[in-house]
Amino acid sequence: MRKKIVAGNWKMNNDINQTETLIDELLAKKPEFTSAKIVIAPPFVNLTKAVEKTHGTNIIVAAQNMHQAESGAYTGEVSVNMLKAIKVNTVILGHSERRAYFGETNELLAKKVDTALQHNLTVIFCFGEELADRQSGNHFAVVESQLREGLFHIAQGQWSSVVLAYEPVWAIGTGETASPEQAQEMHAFIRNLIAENVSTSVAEETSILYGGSVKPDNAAEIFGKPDVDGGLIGGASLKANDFLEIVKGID
Ligand code: G2H
Repeated sequence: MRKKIVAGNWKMNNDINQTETLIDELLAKKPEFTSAKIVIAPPFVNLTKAVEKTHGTNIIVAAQNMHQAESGAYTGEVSVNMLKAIKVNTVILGHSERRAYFGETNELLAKKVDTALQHNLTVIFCFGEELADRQSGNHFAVVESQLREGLFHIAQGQWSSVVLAYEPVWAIGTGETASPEQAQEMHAFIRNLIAENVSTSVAEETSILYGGSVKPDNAAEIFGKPDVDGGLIGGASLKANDFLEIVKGID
């Protein structure tokens, strides 16, 4: 059975006090049972606090990024061992905002993926086409090249530490959501790509999340599609009630 995952990508939101408050609310209100793994990804400076507050709960804390090098003269960056030392064992890589605003290429992401996996982190690997790609019918080709160039080089045994997050750029923070059918179509394409290039069992076992303006009122329908195994949630993860409503959409 594939893992179902609902991950909140807080992006550059919430200071330390807001982090505490939001986690307190999540812990107080989260359902007794959910089949989803719940992940939150606060900014770096709040990770220690988030780990401390979620200790012993079923909420997993992830980082939003990390550097590909082990250490060194990379001013402003954070390494894999720094994350591990504070018990952060999951990292989001390749988010479209990192690609668009910080010049992260597939080639660079391949290195980040390698570093993270070598250190036994779980990688939530993000990718997705831009509006122009979809309008020109290139969306499958773009997604395929992002996966081939950034991820498909890993060893078969490393796939158990990888979660995919398909996030069409035109649906991120725009209020535009891919229809459940568009999400399913792409997720099935991705799963088939893994089956052809890795193995059918890896394809069956890899969780593929959808991201892009997921909200309480559209989550259940999107998550109901057979190849959608959960979501990466941005804006709606900043309010406990909305995020937990979305988590309920999994069950
Ligand atoms: C996509 C998503 C979370 P939002 O970036 O990664 O954000 O739900 O605000 O579109």
